[in-house]
Amino acid sequence: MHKSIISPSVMCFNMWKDGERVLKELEDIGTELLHADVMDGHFVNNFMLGTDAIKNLRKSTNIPLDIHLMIERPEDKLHWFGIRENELVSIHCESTKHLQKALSSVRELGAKPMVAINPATPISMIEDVIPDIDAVLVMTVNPGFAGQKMVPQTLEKIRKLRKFLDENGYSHVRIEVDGNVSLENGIKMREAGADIFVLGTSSLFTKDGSIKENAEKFRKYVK
Ligand code: S6P
Ligand code: MG
Repeated sequence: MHKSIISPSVMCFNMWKDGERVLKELEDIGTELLHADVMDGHFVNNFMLGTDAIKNLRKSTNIPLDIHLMIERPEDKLHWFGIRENELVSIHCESTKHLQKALSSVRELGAKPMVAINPATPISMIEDVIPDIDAVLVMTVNPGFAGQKMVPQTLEKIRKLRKFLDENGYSHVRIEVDGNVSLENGIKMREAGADIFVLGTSSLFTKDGSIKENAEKFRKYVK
């Protein structure tokens, strides 16, 4: 079983007002990854983090980026982002007709390719690209917005995926979960086989505690 790691979501705090303080707090707690959502208003009904925002984020922190591309034809746009070697980049299988090409291009740029799947997409859709990836990003909400409720059947999908990976020689492939990763859901997702947890408004950025307190609690119960 892979070590459990966290990836706080940049769209869940006010980068302009609190960015410097929050990034420092995330560095202080040893955040392993920083989840950066990119949305183009086509693949999802929202806009988020353009290419300059991603580049500025890199200048503002040393935490490796976990870039979640929710854009159409990602294979044509990858080079816009200045992708670096230690970064994770996820491509939605629903966003392109050329999924294998897009994932190989991420690898060619030296980064770690991940394939992302929406709640309605079955695991069978990604079986043929598993040799090309380092992780699968299982969306546990429909992509586009923070603050949604987990789609319950995604828990079973995580379980099936972990089993499939382990039984077919892909134990090294990680499973990332994104959407309503609360402490309660995180425990269930971990038990089902997830190991990278995108933390947003459901856990890390709440009024109930500081980032440090919330992260400590999450790490204590989801390990
Ligand atoms: C949603 C996006 C996510 C959100 C995250 C928010 O489309 O991909 O990364 O930022 O899910 O977390 P929460 O806890 O508000 O659902
Ligand atoms: Mg995301």
